[in-house]
Order: sequence, then structure tokens, then C-alpha cells
Amino acid sequence: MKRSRAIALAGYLGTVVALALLAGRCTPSAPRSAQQRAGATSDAAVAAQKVYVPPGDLDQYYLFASGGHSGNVYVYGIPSMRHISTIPVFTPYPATGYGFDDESKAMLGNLTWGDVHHPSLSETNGDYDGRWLFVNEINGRIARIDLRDFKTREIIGPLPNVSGNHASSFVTPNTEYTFMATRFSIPIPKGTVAPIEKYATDYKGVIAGIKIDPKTGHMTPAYEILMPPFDFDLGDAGKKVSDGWMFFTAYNTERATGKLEVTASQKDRDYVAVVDWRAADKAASEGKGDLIGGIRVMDPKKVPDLVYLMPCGKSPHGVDVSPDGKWIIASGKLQGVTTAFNFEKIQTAIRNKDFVGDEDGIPVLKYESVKEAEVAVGLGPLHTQFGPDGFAYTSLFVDSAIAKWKLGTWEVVDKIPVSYSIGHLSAAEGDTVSPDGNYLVALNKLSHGRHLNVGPSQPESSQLIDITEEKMKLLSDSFTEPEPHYAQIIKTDKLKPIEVYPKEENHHALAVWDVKDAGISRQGGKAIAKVVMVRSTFTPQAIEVTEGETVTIALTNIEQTTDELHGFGLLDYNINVVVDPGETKTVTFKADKPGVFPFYCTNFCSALHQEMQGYLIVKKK
Ligand code: K7E
Ligand code: CUA
Repeated sequence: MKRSRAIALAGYLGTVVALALLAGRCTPSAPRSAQQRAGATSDAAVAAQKVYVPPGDLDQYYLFASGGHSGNVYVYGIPSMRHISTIPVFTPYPATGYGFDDESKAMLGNLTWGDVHHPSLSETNGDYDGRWLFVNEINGRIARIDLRDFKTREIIGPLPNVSGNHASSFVTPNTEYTFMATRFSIPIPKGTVAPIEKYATDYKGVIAGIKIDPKTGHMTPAYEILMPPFDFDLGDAGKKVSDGWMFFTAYNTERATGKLEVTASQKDRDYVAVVDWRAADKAASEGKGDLIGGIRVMDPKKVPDLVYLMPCGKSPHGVDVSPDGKWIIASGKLQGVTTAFNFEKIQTAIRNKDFVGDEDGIPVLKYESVKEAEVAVGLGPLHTQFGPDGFAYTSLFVDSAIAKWKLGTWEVVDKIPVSYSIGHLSAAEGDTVSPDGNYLVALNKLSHGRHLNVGPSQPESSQLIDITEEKMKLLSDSFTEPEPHYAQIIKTDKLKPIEVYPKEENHHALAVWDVKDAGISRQGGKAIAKVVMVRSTFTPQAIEVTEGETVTIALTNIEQTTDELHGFGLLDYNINVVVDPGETKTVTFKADKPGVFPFYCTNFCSALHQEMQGYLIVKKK
């Protein structure tokens, strides 16, 4: 071992020892010196080696974590748990100029926030294919991130009638569809008003199917299914034997209003909605349903056989399909058990019309006919992930632990405490047809004493857990940007991100690759400035326009060298664009303030980066 590496490892060991000693304790101890940490226990030393990625080496997996109402997706390396990238999606992000240039600004529309919950990597035959990452947010939108360049390329929505899109974006095994579902029912179409007393009858939920183009990833809303005013919460696509079906949990099937923690907990069971999405796709393509709010809405009373309701423990949260597609795992979030539903039994019950009633025309299956087992995982089961060897891992919010149990024998074999109160968990490729095992990340909701105190807003803590052996082992604690909900872990060899945008692929109408073509012209009463950015000059260096003119500045970064970014920060006009090598971006604004306004390169690009500057000169009219 090289000396530098040994020193770095020793430092890391110290950190891990400190964390391991703190595990399971609510009262944090005072920070300790390196000398105090020197007595490394062998367990901590082993853990440290497992997460240590020496300088120059790379991680084995990418972790894509939802960033909640930050509106971002955060990328981490595993096992180091280093935060390596932030992908802005639903929120402007000055660091990359996202939300400032014309294209990304148009994509965001009038909304500058979004609550990201469930990333969904594109799949081929039920396995991640590394092409796109879809993410939902609460205002009825889904975004598509291209994993070729880790950039948000498309945002659809807000979709009509969908209100509070939480149970999303879950793609089907060949990325045919992604979905949205209502969490907060409203009278539809949007804009309709009905008193809260009419909640049970006049408020509606919907489940929306959005078709994905297999070549481009482009999303097209295809249909909505009219649902009772339940709160749809989570979902998962069937796979293998259950391919063609979608499962969504729903709470408040009481259709209650008021103090929901009481009123929506009256019944012993809520539901999992079981959707035959292929049948829905067919019915929609045959023109079934009525237009509501501009989209095709199919009412199960008039278009039967699309959706069924399966009773589930009260106030359910997650629903997860096993790798072979046979078992659908769901539970009430205050229960001590999780239920494994048998897909074959669900099909038999549907065929035999083994129903106990209906809800607004949607048949309700009999719990006893479709359940296979109740697994005594512990209190507060939320989400389940899978390993390669038939094991399932369920997060327990109330117990603040993870339970490991076996599919088929339904036996709980191990439990590990987490710090504290876990929400989602993510195993390596743990929601695909072929889970990878190795690592599991606990995405904890509450943090206390896991990091240095930074005031009332405590740093969130996620924990990396080794699942290679019979017993789960805590490896490390890491700060994760708030607020994490679901995350997915993909092997690095499935992604081949580019390093520059190749010149040949730049077909932007306003791109200029030679300083002789740069300059200002006028078209249709507008000023167009074509600007070349290259180390370490803007051409032209002065952009002259007249007060009141609409100005488009087209910025082309003609570099073809990796990480040679140039930025365009324009003072007093709130403009901040970053252009990657080979890229062209435009920014359009009204030159409504006369004067001389400096612009400069915001990204350090060379020894003479400071000299990369110029002026916008706005002459008085
Ligand atoms: Cu945080 Cu999936 Cu929105 Cu569970 S959700 S914890
Ligand atoms: Cu270009 Cu700094």
C-alpha cells in the first residue's frame, strides 16, 4: 500500500469507528480527536475497507436519489456514498444555469418548485437499461432525464385531473408506460367547485397512463381511469408473470374529510388498486371513455375489466413486486406484518368473479382469496426491496429498522436498527427482475447526532448496509441532500455518459463555430447576438442593442475538451447561463434598462479565466 493511501485509509477508519460506536445510540457523543479514535475495532476496520474508494479509483454503482421538494435528483457513488452530481429537474439551479436559458425555462413553465419522490430508471425486459431516468413530482408532472448527459430533457404536465401526483413514476418492464395517480382528490375537471361535504361523491381521483416512445423516450399522456376519491400513494409495475399489471396503494378509502389521521383510519382495510394496463391501453386506443379536461377518461362503470381493488392493511404506503413477479408486497403502515399477495390467486379471483362488492363500479376482491402470507416483519412496514437470493428487505418506520425475510418461507431471518426512522430503502438493482445484492441504502427520515450539529435543520442521514452475508452489517453513515424519498442503484457499466457534445451533433440554428461568424444581426425587429465561447474570450466582446429591443443571445461553447465549461453571467439582468463543450444555448430578454452591463464567464476555465468578460451596451432610445 502506498503511504498516501495508508494515511487516507487510517483517517477514514477513524471516521467509521466513530460512526460505528455511535450506531444505535440516541445521544451523540462529543466529536473525538484522531488519537481518541485510534483504537479501531476490527468490525469497523472491515467496514471502512468496504466503503473506502482510494484516490483515482471509482465507485461500483450510481445511486439516483430523489431530492423531495428541492426539485432535484442527487447522484451518489456507492460504496463511497460521495455526492457526485446534482441534476436539477423542477427547480432553477444557478450552478448549471438550469432554468435561465430559453429551453429549460420553457420546460419549467411557471412552476419553480416540485416535490420529487420516485425515480424510475428505464427498463428492458425488467432490467435497468441505463437510457433514461423518469421522476415524478406532486404538481402532476413527470420529467425525463437523459442518462447520456445527465440532463433533464422533457417535462410533461401538469396533467389535467391529476391532483397531487405522488404515486408515480414507476415504469413498466419495457418502458412502455409511466403513470401518475391522484393523492389529493378534487372535483374534475380542474376549476370545478364542489363543497367539501360532497367529498365522497363529487371529488374524484384518477390513475393516468403515459405512453413512452421506445426510441426517443418522449412521453405522451394516453388515458386516465376514473377512481373514487381515495388517496393513491405508491405503485409498482408487475413483472415477468405479472407483466401487464400495475399496483397502486390507496389510503382514506373511507372517503373521509376533516382530521384524516382519525377519520381515514376507521376501516380495518384499505386497498391496493390492481390495474390491467394493457387492457386500458387497448380500450383507450379503441376510443373508449370521455374527454374530461381535454384528456380521455375511462369510467370503470362504463369501461369494465380495467381495474380491481384488493383489500390491504389499513393506511398502506409502499407496494412492491418481487423479482419473479409472483408476489405483491403491501401493508398498513401501522401494522406489525406485511402481506404477500399471490398474483396467480389474484388472476383466479378475477376470473371467478370472487368479489365482495364494488366501489363506484370497481370490483373488490376478497382478502382471503388473494393473500398468500402475512409476514411478521415488525412495526411500521413501508417499503420492500429484493436481493438476488430470494430475500426481501422491508423498511420499518416505527421500529426504525430493516427486516430481512425470505420469499416463499415467509420467515424473518435478520433485523438491523437504523438511525433513525427509515422511509424508503434501496438495494442495488433491488426492484428489477435480477437484483444485484451487495449493498442496501437506508434513506432515513430523522437525524439526530449522526453529523455535526448545524442548527435546528439537522443534516439528513442515509446508511449504507452490507447485504452480502446472512446478517446485515452497517457500513457507513452519509449526509444525503434533503429530502430523500425513493432512490435507485444501478451498476456503473450500464451507463455510458458522454464527455462533450460532439460538434457534428450540434444542429442548433444559431450555433456558430468560427469567430468570423459571430456578431449581432436583426431579424423581425429583434436583435440576435451569436456568441462564440472559447478559452478565454467571448466573441463579440461587446453586444450593442437599443433600449426596448428584444434580444436573443445564442452562446456556443466550441470546446471539444472534457470539463471545459463556459458560463455567461450578465449583471443586473438576472441572466446566468452555463454552456457545456459543444453545446449552444440561447437566452432571450427585453433590454429594458439602458446602460452598460458587464458579463463574464462564471466557470473557471483557464489561467486567464478572469479575462473572459465583455459588455452588453444598451443605448438609450
Ligand atoms: Cu417518502 Cu415514496 Cu413519497 Cu415512502 S414516500 S417514505
Ligand atoms: Cu470561460 Cu471561465
